[in-house]
Amino acid sequence: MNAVHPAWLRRVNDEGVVLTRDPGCGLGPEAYTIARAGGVTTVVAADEAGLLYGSFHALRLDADQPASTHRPAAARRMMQHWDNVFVHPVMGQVERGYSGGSLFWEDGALTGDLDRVSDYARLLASTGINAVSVNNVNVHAGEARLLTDRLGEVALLASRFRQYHIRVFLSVSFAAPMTLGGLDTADPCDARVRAWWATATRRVYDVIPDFGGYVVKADSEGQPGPFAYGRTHADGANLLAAVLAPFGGEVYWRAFVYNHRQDWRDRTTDRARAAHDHFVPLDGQFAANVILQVKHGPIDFQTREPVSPVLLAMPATRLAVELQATQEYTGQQRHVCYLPPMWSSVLSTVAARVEAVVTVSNAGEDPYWTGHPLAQANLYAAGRLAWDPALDPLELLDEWIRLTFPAAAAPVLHALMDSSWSVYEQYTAPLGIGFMVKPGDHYGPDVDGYEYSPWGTYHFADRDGVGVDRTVATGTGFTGQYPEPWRSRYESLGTCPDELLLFFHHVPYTHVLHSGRTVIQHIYDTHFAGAEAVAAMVRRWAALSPAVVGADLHDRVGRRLAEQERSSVEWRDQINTYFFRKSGIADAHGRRIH
Ligand code: GCW
Repeated sequence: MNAVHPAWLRRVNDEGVVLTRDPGCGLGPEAYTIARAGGVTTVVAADEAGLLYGSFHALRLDADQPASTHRPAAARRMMQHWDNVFVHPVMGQVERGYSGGSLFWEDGALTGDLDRVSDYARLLASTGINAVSVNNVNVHAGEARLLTDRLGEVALLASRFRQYHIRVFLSVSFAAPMTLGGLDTADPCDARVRAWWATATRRVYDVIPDFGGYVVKADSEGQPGPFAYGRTHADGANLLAAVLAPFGGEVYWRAFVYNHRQDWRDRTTDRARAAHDHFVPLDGQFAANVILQVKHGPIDFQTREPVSPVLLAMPATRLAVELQATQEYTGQQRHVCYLPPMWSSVLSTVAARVEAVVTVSNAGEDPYWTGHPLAQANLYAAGRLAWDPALDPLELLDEWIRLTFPAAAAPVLHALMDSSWSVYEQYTAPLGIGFMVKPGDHYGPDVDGYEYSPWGTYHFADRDGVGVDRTVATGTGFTGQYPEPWRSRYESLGTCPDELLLFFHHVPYTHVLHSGRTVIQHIYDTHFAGAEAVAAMVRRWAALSPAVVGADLHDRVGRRLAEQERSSVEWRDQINTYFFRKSGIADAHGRRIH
């Protein structure tokens, strides 16, 4: 089971790297010591995994270095795929996928290109990833069968990932005992249900002895779960944990549980509160091999959110933080949006509290892996930050550029990408309010698109002001879910950071930010500035000779930048016009608003 693919060993050996496996070296699992002297790199590790990571590190070295030891901050570093086996009528082959088809599934069948899966495994291992889930958390009828009659296909994928020390996980449906097993219930406390899961799980391990475990989205956006039986999420998770435990498997149980059928008229229900309300009372009740997987923010992967208070509130529960590399709400890989500055700020708060970092992958069968070639940097950095959350996101950007492109392209790429997240934020929904995207595909502006919907994502703009009052004093009480110092910082207008103001407070358009500008003037200024910044990106890229990066890549990026420019102007004009019409307050600089 432990056979690591010899190909990478040969490759690094050819490049002057001496690998030594020394079980007595005192290093823990996956750790390694690396040094380079006189152009020869030496790597020492106790196990093969350490040698694997050390040899990828060797490829990143470009100068002699004294010995240093490296070990992962998070034990589990997982890429999760929202890939469907069958093309879904609405969501397609990959839900929220912007990189072509799936790397694993093709129109109902296993991919015919398993070598590409091996390439992907190598790519992930080079960043430090050690787990992957191969199907969507929304488990439709066909996908559910991966657990039973289509296990052989999962085993084939696992055989490719194993060579790079990556364990395979499956997303499973909580209703599987009914839909696959023919039982009349999926009640986690029913003995027949337990027996069904135990048998199914034993069969999985018969075929895939190093299988990682299950990922579960339960009672969330229509997926089945324990609530139907009056059971808690601890009951549900622990059922699966019990059947996985004998084999060393784990359950990644998602905390993304909220009412997606709420009444927009009801101002007491606050989606931001939901995960904390559901899960914090269960702290201490989860089995030892349950990892509660929490989205990094309380809503849903918006451009700017505070850290989820769940990650600060469950000391007796094993936690994973969930990041989203697929750019569902951040430009869908048509816009350049380098996300690691956001992820680093999340990880700086939660890294010590989580033992797993999970990222929703942005990779697909596209020849550049990620649709937008520059979105590869997000995939790369997600793995590197899971390994070491203290890495500087801009140094990581330069590392990726250096490993990917000729030096002549580096200044242009750096300039295009380093502040691209802030630029995206500037021309889209302002000051942490979120959404304002088109319902359904989530691309492009539609300010009121979700305002009267059941999804719980509102901005409450009227003629006087905008924002969600989530304070304890006068609002939904969400700020009270935070421990100090966050609770007071977010509760008070005097200390709430500008960039999150409208997430926490409803304020008049004339409210003066810490920056000294009014809210309305901030909206106008940032939207003009954001669209201008994109226009500058377009010019910079056009000035780079296609020969430096290759004509095809230059053309691909150029076309996507043109779409980003078009879209940024649309965002600018819709947001500015919307707020001008609501507020009646003119732009201080007299720029054109429609
Ligand atoms: O952001 C939402 C997406 C859904 C996704 C869901 C989730 C897989 O729009 O497509 O479903 O999050 O995270 O479960």
